[in-house]
Amino acid sequence: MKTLTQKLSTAAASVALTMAASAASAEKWDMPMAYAATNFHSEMGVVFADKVREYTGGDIDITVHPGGSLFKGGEIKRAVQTGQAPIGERFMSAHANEAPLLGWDNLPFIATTYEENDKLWAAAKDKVNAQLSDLNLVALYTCPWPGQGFYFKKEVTSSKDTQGVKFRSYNTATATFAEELGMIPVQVEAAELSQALATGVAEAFISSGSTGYDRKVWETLTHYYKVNAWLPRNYVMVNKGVWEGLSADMQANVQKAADETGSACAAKSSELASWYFEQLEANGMKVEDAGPEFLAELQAIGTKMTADWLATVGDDGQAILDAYKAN
Ligand code: PCA
Repeated sequence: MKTLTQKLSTAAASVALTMAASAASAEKWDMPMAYAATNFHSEMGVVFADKVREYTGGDIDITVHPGGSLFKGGEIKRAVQTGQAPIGERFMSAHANEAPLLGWDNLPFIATTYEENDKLWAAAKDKVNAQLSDLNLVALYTCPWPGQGFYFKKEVTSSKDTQGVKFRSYNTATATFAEELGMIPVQVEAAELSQALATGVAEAFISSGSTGYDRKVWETLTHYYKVNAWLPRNYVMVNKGVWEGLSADMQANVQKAADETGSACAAKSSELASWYFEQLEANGMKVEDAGPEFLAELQAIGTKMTADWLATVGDDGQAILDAYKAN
């Protein structure tokens, strides 16, 4: 008969063997992400990878590649669609040029708080997922950026101050916004933003305090106008074929990790929102609410942009907004 110590060591050996076997058969997933390693979205990507490792017993081993280091931001969706990377993260409304519905979170002044943004996501989710499925993608979790406002290198009180300004846009909607304000849009990834500002390729942009902080934009810019125009989302997507190749159990384990990370990421975003403004101010920037004249112009442009989005997307877009307003 075995002693307790012998039994325990047999058990330990079998656990070790199981772990070795699962490590040998573990799926290794590279996960490209677009934003800085120290940005909360990327940090949450690492939390997600850790949770997936834990909940799948090591069967799926995700390595996060932040800052566009494996694929640049603009290449990540295609890489995941085509299976070059099984999983990745990207700014959802960057895909609105190809699939306008994905601009649901980029409608000015429709959902301007975290709570409203959650409601809007609840209204949009099924249609967004159907659209992503057509693109061979499955969304695992989404996470909002803080509210969007304008960065400039001078005081701006209305569109008379924005004429001819070179404006870094991050999707088609922000390019339209810039044009409506008489600015000249140029699309630049966040990873290349500091350089674009330093070389004069861009001299203004719209974003959250988060990206201004990550890119140390106080080195070139002076003013941030809080507008809270929208809270756009990043999402972690997986290749549909890869996802469908997982057992139901495995899918449930990964989804549990994703649900938990999505909630934690949104909470982190909200917690950091005003801290970012403090950092901009501590580094010499003037952070203030947009003045009434500028704000009224932005709101008028926003109304037009929402109408254009509805005209482009059609019934599905209207259904999202109706469901949002009904709640
Ligand atoms: N930062 C990202 C997207 C939205 C945001 O707040 C960026 O500027 O690229």
